[in-house]
Amino acid sequence: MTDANSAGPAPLEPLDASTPYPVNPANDPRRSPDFGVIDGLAEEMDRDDSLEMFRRMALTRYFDLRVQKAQLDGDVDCFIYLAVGQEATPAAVSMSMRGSWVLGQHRCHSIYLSFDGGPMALADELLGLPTGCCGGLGGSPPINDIDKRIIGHNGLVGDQVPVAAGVALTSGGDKVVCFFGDGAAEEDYVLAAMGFAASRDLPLLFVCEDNDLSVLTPTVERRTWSLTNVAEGFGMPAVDITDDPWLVDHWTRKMSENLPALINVRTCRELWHVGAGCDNNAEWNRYELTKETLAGMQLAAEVEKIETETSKFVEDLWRERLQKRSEILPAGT
Ligand SMILES: Cc1ncc(C[n+]2csc(CCOP(=O)(O)OP(=O)(O)O)c2C)c(N)n1
Ligand SMILES: [Mg+2]
Repeated sequence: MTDANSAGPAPLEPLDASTPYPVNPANDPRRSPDFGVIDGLAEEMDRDDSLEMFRRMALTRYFDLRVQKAQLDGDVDCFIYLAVGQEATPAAVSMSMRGSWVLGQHRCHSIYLSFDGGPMALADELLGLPTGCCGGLGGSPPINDIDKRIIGHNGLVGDQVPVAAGVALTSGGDKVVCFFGDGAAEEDYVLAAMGFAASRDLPLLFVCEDNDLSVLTPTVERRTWSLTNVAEGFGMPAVDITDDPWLVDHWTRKMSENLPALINVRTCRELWHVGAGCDNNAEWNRYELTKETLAGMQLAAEVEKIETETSKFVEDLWRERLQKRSEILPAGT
C-alpha cells in the first residue's frame, strides 16, 4: 500500500528483459506446454466452438493488454492483477460451465470476461466510475456480475474457496466453479473447504490456475506436496494438466460429471503479479500456441478476423469510457 500522505504509487516501468528470475528452478517436467496433452482433441471439437473458445481468449488478452497500457498511461491507478498468458483456462472452462456459479481470485478479469461478465462495467470499475461492476470502489479483484452468477474476490487469497463451498451447499444442485491459484492452495481454509466439499458431495469444480508463482516465490520453495494428491486423498477425482484449451475443455466436461473434482492447470503469467510490468519469464506462450493449432486446422483467416474485431471492440470501448470519465469526474480525480 502507498503511504496515505504520498502522492501515489511511483510510475511502473517494465523491467529489462534480461532480469534474472527463478523460472521452473526444479526443472519440473510437469511445467511444460505439452503436459498431459491428448492428441486429436482440437480436431474433434466443432470448429465454431474452437473459434468461440479462441474469441474468449482474445477478449481477455486484448482487454488486459489495454488495462496494462491504461495503467502505464496513468489512466488506471488502482492495483491491477492481469491475466495475460493465462487466458486459456477460464476460456476453456467457460465453454461448458457458463450458467454455473463462478468464483475467481484476484486475477479474475479473464474469468469475468470468459463467463460473459459485461466488459463496459469492468472498464468502468477500473476507471473508478460508479457504473463499474463494484460501483467503481473495488478495483481489479472484486468484480461481480450477479445476473451472470459471477462472484468477485475481496483480496484475501483463497477465501473464495470456502465461499464457493457455501454456494454449492445452498445452490439447489446447480454447479459451481471455483478458480484459485497455486499459492492459495496452501491456505488451511482452502484445504478444509475441499475436504468439506468431498464429505458433502458438493457440485463444485475446483480449478487451480497453477502459474507456479505466489507473487515471486516458485512452488518448489513453498511446499513438497501436490494438490492433485491431496484432492485424491479427500476422495475426489483430480487431474494435473497443461493449459492447452482443448485439453482443459475435455477435462472440464469429464470432471463436471462427477463433482466435486479438481483440475490443476499449469499455466504461465506473462506480466507482474500486480501492476503493468513484464519480467519476460513466461515458459511458454499459450495464446500463440493456440493460434498455431487453429492455423493448422486451416482457420488462420478466422483467427485474424477475431483478433481484428476484438482489438477494435476493446479500443473503442476504452476510448468511449475514458471520454465518459473525463465528462463526469473532475480532472485529476
Ligand atoms: C490471506 C492472504 N495472504 C497473503 C496475501 C498476499 N498475497 C496476495 S496475492 C498472493 C499470491 C497468490 O498466489 P496464487 O494464489 O498462486 O495466485 P496468483 O497471484 O499466482 O494468480 C499473496 C501471497 C493475501 N492477499 N491474502
Ligand atoms: Mg500462482
